[in-house]
Amino acid sequence: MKNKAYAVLAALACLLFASSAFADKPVEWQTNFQSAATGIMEEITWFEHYTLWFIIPITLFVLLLLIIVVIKFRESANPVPSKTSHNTAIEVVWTVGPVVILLFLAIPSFQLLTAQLTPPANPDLTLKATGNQWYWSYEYEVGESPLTFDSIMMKEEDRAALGKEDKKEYPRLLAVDNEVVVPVGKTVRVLVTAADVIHAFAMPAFGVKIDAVPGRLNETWFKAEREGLYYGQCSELCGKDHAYMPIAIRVVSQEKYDTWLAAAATNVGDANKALMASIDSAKTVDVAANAAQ
Ligand SMILES: [Cu+2]
Repeated sequence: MKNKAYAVLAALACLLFASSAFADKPVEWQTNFQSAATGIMEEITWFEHYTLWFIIPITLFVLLLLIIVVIKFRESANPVPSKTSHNTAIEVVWTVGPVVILLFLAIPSFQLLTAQLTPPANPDLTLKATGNQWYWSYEYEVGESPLTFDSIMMKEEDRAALGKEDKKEYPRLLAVDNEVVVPVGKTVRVLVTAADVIHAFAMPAFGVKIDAVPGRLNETWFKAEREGLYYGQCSELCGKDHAYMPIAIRVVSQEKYDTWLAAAATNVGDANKALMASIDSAKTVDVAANAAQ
């Protein structure tokens, strides 16, 4: 009984600690997920906390058993060891117990996996992301001719030219020249592939991580619920500059997206600058990013 109470306390402490460190950009010694910007990521965060309710009590229970065995059955206290080799009741318990626990973990886990990999039937926007050594290129399936552009990690010397002096909003190694721009609250289908070697498209705040494989089209989706600027990284070791091919997604209102899309058809760089100016004036920028994988 006492052990159970301690387990619950420990799990509770863990949950409190976990939720206090949420931030929209990386913080020193961050150990938790970034705050969720999609329903899927909310479910992932819930599932991570849920599994702790199993992991922590089991760990404490095993530790307690070890302590009992060490003390009770030490040589001085127990000079003649028992020669018991079978106990049917114990064998049934330690087989059925873990099976039941694994079912409690497997069922929500598979439900979540299915939700992640089953895009809603009618996406509002289809975006193709192609991994290249070492940058991402994007293609928007819109209008007569698709919009395409490359998204390359911003070099420090280009900050001023790109108007990205704010290091909190545009962190070193995460900021790019051209962000992906998507409307808030809309379902975005993402088709992911690669042009050379295997990469992986990952956006932690969206709960998205999927391999980019040459000759193969993987499909995922997200529906961002908050406007902001989100950062992710290539998450499959793909060569010497693997660490330098970040992913940046800017979530904006439908109106801002429409304006951007119209302008991007002629010049992506100018469209981005106009978008940044309209956002800066509204002061709604919310930066999210993750640490290197
Ligand atoms: Cu990579």
